[in-house]
Amino acid sequence: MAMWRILKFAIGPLVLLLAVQSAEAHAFPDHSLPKVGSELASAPTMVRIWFDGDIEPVFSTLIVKSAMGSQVSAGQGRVSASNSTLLETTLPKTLPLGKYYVYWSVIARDGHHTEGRFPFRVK
Ligand SMILES: [Cu+2]
Repeated sequence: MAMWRILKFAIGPLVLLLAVQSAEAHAFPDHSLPKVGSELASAPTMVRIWFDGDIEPVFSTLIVKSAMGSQVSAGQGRVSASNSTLLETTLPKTLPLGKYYVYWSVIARDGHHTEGRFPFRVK
């Protein structure tokens, strides 16, 4: 009886922890700069998205396009060297007024792919 109680308390939380981890291991954006849907008086020079978990540098991309669909950001974007939850890219110094779309695509450490997009506007 005593052994069962010990096992129950030791194993219960462990099983729960594993279940929660596997269900939430996909990476989703936590917050970003510029913020989703934001309207900016001055053009940003970078776009950064912080995720809720580590993402794989080789397969994770961040691309900013104009409303007309032409890419304005540099290359494929990159995972920050100092923060493996931060995806970022640089923008040209003179970004014309208008609406832009940020396209992100990441592979989490569990190998699962997530992607999405959000707009911001420079006015
Ligand atoms: Cu996953």
